[in-house]
Amino acid sequence: MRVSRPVRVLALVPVLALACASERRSFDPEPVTGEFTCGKENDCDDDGYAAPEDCNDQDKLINPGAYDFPGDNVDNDCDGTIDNPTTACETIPSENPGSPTDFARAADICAQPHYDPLIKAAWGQVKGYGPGQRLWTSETKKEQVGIVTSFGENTPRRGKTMMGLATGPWNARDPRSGVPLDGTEFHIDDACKEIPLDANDCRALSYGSAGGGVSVQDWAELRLWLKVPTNAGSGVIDFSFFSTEFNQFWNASLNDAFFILVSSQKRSGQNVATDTNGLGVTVNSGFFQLCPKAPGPPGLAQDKAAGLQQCVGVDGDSSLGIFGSIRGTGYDGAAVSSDYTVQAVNGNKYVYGGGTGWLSAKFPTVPGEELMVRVIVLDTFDGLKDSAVIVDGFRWEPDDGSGASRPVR
Ligand SMILES: [Ca+2]
Ligand SMILES: [Ca+2]
Ligand SMILES: [Ca+2]
Ligand SMILES: [Ca+2]
Repeated sequence: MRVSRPVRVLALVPVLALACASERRSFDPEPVTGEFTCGKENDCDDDGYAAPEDCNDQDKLINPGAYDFPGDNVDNDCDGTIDNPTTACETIPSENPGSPTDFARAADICAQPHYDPLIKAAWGQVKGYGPGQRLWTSETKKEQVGIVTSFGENTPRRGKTMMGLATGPWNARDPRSGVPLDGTEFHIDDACKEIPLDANDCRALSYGSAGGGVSVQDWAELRLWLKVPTNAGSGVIDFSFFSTEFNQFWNASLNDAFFILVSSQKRSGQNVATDTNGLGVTVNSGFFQLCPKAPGPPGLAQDKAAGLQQCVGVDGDSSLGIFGSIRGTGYDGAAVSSDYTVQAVNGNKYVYGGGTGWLSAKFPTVPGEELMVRVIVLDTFDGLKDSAVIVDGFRWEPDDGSGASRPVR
């Protein structure tokens, strides 16, 4: 899927270009055709803005449509102050849980002095056919989402609030016991086709196989339409994923997942929240590390003990750059067990839940383009055993960075 092509920002005020024309030969190789031909519409650096709105008309990465990257000692956005991006902009919702726009602001997608990158925000849904060609729809429900100042021991990356999405009631005390919000009959035959997910992203749901045949439900999605600043090479957002499928369903198929699907000039709906193998975030992804260290609690099911080898403990490990905690989130087993981590199922003991810690997802952008970002957490196979994610700290960066998500720094 592709969003509309970028719209070029027109110069706001025509300005005589004599000064530009006298300077242009040093930086613009195009031939001069007259005294008013310094760039287009008297826009010397061809960035869509003319002086004086453009405070540096010889640098197309500096103008009122740019993002003021911190730390470069440049007033990139021409508001008269160096290095002052607006990095927090939480709003007070008029009613709970808040509008999609309130959620975008909680995650720090902020209006800048001269423009707002947020075009629109909406709740998402998944729709698809099940057995007998019955059409099913799973919509994001109000009870699945929340704007919070903390989640257990986790606090916002920026500002005072962050957004949360869950495949059951948001902030449930015992998310492993959640009931399917879409009902027990819900079934989409081929969710990968309906979302849509490309084959590689679908592998995260089906534990390695690229085929369809995965049903998803209890869908929670914030959908964002953004206009990229004129100087941004990438967008970045931080997230921390939690799941009660750990560790009973570790090393197994049918995994709840977190995706950030980006549609832009450089991507057509692929996931940008990935592990080092390029797979979406699940209990099987390489970053699922907030969990009890091996060997784990006594009596742990033998075949699942190996799943603790990558765990660094329920509170993360800052020396390893793994920040965050499952303590107090509901994903620590506190509701069911005095040792916080163990639940018995059919006589076998499993660690109750776990998480990834804070990760950064980064995706390349084309300056000035419009793109769509889908932030999704979902249940697979059935609506039992819930998962959740907290998302915060959206920002723009100058370089064209991409690749796997990585621990925050
Ligand atoms: Ca400029
Ligand atoms: Ca500035
Ligand atoms: Ca700057
Ligand atoms: Ca925030």
